Amino acid sequence: MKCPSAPVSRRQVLQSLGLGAVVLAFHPPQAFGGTPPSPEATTLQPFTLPPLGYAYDALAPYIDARTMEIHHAKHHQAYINAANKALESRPDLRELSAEQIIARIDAFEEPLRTTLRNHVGGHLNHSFFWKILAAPADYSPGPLQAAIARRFGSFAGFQKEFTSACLTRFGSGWCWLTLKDGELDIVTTPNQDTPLLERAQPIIALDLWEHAYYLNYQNRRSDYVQAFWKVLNWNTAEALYAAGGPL
Ligand code: MN3
Repeated sequence: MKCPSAPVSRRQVLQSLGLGAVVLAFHPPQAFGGTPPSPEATTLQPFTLPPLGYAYDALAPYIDARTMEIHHAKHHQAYINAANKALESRPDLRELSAEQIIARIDAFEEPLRTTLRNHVGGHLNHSFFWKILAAPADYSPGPLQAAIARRFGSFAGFQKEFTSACLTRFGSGWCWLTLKDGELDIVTTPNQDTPLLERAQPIIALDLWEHAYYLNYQNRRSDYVQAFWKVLNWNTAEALYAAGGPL
């Protein structure tokens, strides 16, 4: 990433990374009475599929092109379609972004609440996931890596704990490195639940649904988790931490 010559705001940095909406959703204005967060166009209704930002085969052989294409164009699109359909008959909710819907999820009645939790959650989670992946690249450890070492004893300790969390999440879900109140944590969520539901900021995410790895790895989730370290975009993770972490 190009080094700015003048100080830039946290918001500018995040927007330059296409992460503004995801992070700003962590700090919603009080009861949405103030200035609303600035979502990305793809998280405004009707929701649309964000571009990956890289080719489907960019992560091969760690994540194969066919898996990426189906995951992005079919699975992610399906969450978007279901969320849009659920909201079709609710013009009163038309102005809410995906981030705002998740932030106020408890206010919705069932069965709409569960539908939005699953499908708007799926849209936000996958939008985040594409940004935290990248073709293997040079990376210089930064403050996030130092904070990880402090929190988990060492980087190897962090990897071990993250991997263990991935392998013990039963069924479908996600594994996250999150930041909340200045503290890094490894958490898993079921289904398409997002840490934003708990007001925690995602820093790293790994999709643990079988659709994310089954074509290449079949039942070998541990091999998929090992491969993840090769395609994790540490520059994005560092930027998220720098923006949302303690200074
Ligand atoms: Mn998925």
